[in-house]
Formats: sequence, structure tokens, C-alpha cells
Amino acid sequence: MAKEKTLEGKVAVVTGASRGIGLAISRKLGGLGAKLSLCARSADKLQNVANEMKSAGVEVIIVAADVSSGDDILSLVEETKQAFGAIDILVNNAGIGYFGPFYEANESNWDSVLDTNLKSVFLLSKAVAKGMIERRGGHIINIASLAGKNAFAGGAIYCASKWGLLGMTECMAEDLRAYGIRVSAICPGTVATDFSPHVGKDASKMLQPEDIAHVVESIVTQAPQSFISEVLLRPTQKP
Ligand code: NJP
Repeated sequence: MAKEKTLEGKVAVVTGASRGIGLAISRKLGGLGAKLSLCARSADKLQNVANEMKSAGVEVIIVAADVSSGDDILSLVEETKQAFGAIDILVNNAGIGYFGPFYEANESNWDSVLDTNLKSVFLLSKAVAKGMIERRGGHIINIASLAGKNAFAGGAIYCASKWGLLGMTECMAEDLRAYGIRVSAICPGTVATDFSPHVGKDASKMLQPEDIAHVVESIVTQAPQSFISEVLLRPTQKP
């Protein structure tokens, strides 16, 4: 964990925090001194993460919530405010994939991916933006993907969600930058997590979840006049 407590007193919400990229981001923000509100659907896995954080001296709450549900999002925000007060940092990380030819996918595949990867970001960002506007500051960081820039066979639904997320991120940034709120997107290539099977790829060459956490640290520790709006993150060698 990072040693300097540059985020002491700040409150961060991380979605999809029970494993993978969200877990690495949570460890990083907690190490920097932030109070953490961690969300995923599985309460059991979140509890394990919370235990780890508490033993490292991090103040943490967990909220089992499905980010594709507007009601769950309101509960997440309310429980966070009750525990810690105003939210300074929101990391919209929770996401799911669907990979296969579009003509074999059905409406529920579309709805679950778009609701989890895109609608959730609209709802949760909207729920925290008002408080950030009042306090004239904050960070919203959206974990997008290079799949939001590059087309590939079998990627129609996932790419649609991430392409949309990048467009929405840029518009949200324009809505909020005058208030000192920075909305950023991180677009990683393939990351060694449980997200997808990574068939035929060399895991030792892939990006690691900690690489994305490192970018998040750079974003949230910028000087107020500086705004890292988008980061494309690739492995040095092709996996
Ligand atoms: O995924 P994974 P990653 N509501 O599967 C949670 C993007 N990305 O860390 O709900 C609330 O290991 C889930 O917990 P649970 C990707 O699109 C990845 O690799 O209990 N939480 C778990 O904590 C995604 O946006 C790669 O199942 C929900 C977490 O989300 C982000 O990075 C490349 C939820 C998922 O952990 C994290 O991916 C890239 C819901 N409805 C972008 N649904 C990559 N790995 O290669 C899921 O470019 N979660």
C-alpha cells in the first residue's frame, strides 16, 4: 500500500470492489488515506475485502448493491453519506462482458451489459454530482476500455457499452469542469483478472490490476489546475 496519506479525510466510493481492478483501486485509495465505501453484489466477498482493509487501518464500509438498479444506487450513496459524509471520489469500475457475435445475442444480454456498464455510471454519477457541485470539487473516474475505441469480432455489445461510456464521460466532464470537478476515463487493454478467459494470451505480459490503480492514484493526486481526462493503458509487450 502507498505510504503517503495524501487522501486523508477524503471519502471514496468504488464499485466492483470485491476483486480484480476494483480491489486494486480500493487498496491504493485506502493506502493513500481515503475512507472507503465499497460496493459489489456479493456481500461475502466484500466482507473479506473489508476485513483486509480494516487490518491495514483503513476506515471502510461495504454496501452490497447491484449498480444496474437505481434503488440500490440510492442506498449506496445514502449509506456512504451516513457513515462518512460527503463523497469526494467516485470510481465507476463495476462492469461485465458479453462476447460473441451480435446475431447470437439476445435482448437480455444487451440490457444486462448496457445497464451494468453504462446506465449505472449515469445514475451513480448523477447521485454524487449534486454534492460535488455544492462543494466545488471531486473526482469521477470511469473504468472504460480500449474496447471503447477498437472494434473486434464478438465485441458488439461490450464495445457499445464502453464506446458509450467514453462519450458520456467527455460530456459529463464538460458539465462539471467549471465546478472544479474532474471526470476521467481510463481505457486499459487486457488485464489479468477473472473478467474474461484470456484464451491464448500470456498472463505474464498482461496488464495487472495494480497498473490501473497506479493511474487512479495519478488522477486523484493531481494539482487542482490539472485534469487528466483520459488515459489509454497498454501492456508494454503484446500478451
Ligand atoms: O472484472 P472482474 P475486472 N453491481 O470480473 C462487480 C473493465 N475492464 O476487475 O457483483 C455491482 O474481476 C463484481 O462483483 P460481484 C471492465 O469492463 C476490464 O477485470 O459480486 N457490482 C466484481 O467486484 C470493468 O468495467 C478489462 O460479482 C458488480 C467486479 O464488478 C472493470 O474494468 C479490460 C456488478 C468485476 O470484477 C473491472 O473489471 C478493460 C453489478 N451489477 C476494461 N457486476 C480486463 N479485465 O481485461 C459486476 O479494458 N460487479
